[in-house]
Amino acid sequence: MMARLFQKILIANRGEIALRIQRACRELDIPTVAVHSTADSQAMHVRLADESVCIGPPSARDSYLNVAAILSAAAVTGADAIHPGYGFLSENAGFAEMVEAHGLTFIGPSSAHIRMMGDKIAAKTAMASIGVPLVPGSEGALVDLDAAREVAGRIGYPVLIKAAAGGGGRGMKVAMDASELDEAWTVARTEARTAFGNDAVYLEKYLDRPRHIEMQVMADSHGSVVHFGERDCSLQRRHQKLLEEAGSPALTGEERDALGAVVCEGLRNLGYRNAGTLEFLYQDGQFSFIEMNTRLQVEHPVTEMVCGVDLVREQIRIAAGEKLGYTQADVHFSGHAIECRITAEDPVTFAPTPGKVSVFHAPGGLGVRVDSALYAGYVVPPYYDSLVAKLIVHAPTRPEAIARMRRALAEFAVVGIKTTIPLHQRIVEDPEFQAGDYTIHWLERFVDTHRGD
Ligand code: MV4
Repeated sequence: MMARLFQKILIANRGEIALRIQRACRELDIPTVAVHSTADSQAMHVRLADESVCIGPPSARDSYLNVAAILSAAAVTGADAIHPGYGFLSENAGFAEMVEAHGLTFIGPSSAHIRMMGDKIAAKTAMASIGVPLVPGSEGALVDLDAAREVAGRIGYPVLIKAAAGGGGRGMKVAMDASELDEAWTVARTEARTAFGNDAVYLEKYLDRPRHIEMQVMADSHGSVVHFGERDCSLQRRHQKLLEEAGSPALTGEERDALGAVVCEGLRNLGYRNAGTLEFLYQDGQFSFIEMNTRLQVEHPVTEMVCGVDLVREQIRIAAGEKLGYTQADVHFSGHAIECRITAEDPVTFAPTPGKVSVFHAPGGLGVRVDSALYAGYVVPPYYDSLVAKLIVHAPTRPEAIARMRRALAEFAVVGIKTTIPLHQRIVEDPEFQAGDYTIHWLERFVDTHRGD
């Protein structure tokens, strides 16, 4: 038997992603520690862990975001590494620093890179320096309204003013023409100051009908960087993704290879380590970098299915100092994968629907994967994210993947709470979706026109 990469890994998360990380640990023969709030004592991630520690009351602020409680849990259980999952503390540079200061390994990038990419202006500056294409806009932060006017006049309206500390759709204001810039500037600055305590803002040309395409990368601590291709995450509503695909129906293999090569070479020069995702807007055949995520993402399974790679296993190996052990030429893309995010929400109004699940039957069969922490009898608590299952399908072609998703959705039984399964069923039946013909605005209109159903 090989020596263990870590003696014990504490998973600072809950729900399906905690299970996902436990599964990778188990295959690597590494024991796991679950942490949980008092609301989660009956949760599946607690039942499946080797050990568990209660870290506080239901409120995430007092439990899953409670750094002192999580570090204490690691100390008392003898964990030597922490995997943060996504959300919660996963992109908190201070947390990564604290983990390392306590002699533990943070399974992710360096705190310096987390901090850099958390500042959207610093992230863009770094990407520009390595030759990654950006949206036309201001170089760095805007010093005043006159500077905003100058840049907007040069690149042309409409423009967006974005907060440096924003991201994920928070802190953006559009100005359709010069008459709207004054108010966009003032509102963006004020909101940035109150929401983030940082009023630095920057300006970009507003792209009116882009797709959201992101590139998955993995870098070891020995200078090797590979990409695992792109995901198309355009199907979102209010910045919540509903359905993701790998690869993008809009991209050729040549476009993917070209962008991937630039990204990998650049991240090697930045000394980036572990998993990362670069977000791009794609319009008129052009990629424009907007943000980088320094964590494992919710939608990572579609990439795993088309590449045949276990991204969490790779994260753990890299954090332990191992080499990737393969090059870009060894990464192959096979078939098409689609993920439907199933949430405990009303499929028409999107009101949250916490409560008791009486029946849970997950679909199965060839090319079907379900990542979920649900079980019959479980009570979905009202305190956290409403994601309750990810249904992922893989098939040789996109039409076959859609047919498989349609079949799997029909098999899926969640009784007791309303879920978004019926909405996903309508999406996969839609001719425009089937044609791959959509932008980031498609789903909002789709949801509106199906309100009367
Ligand atoms: C943009 C944009 C159009 N033009 N930037 C929203 C989330 C944040 N990550 C960046 N966002 C956008 N930035 C320029 N220059 C449109 C959006 C946007 C968006 C981007 C990705 C996925 C969904 C979106 C929904 C609305 C707006």
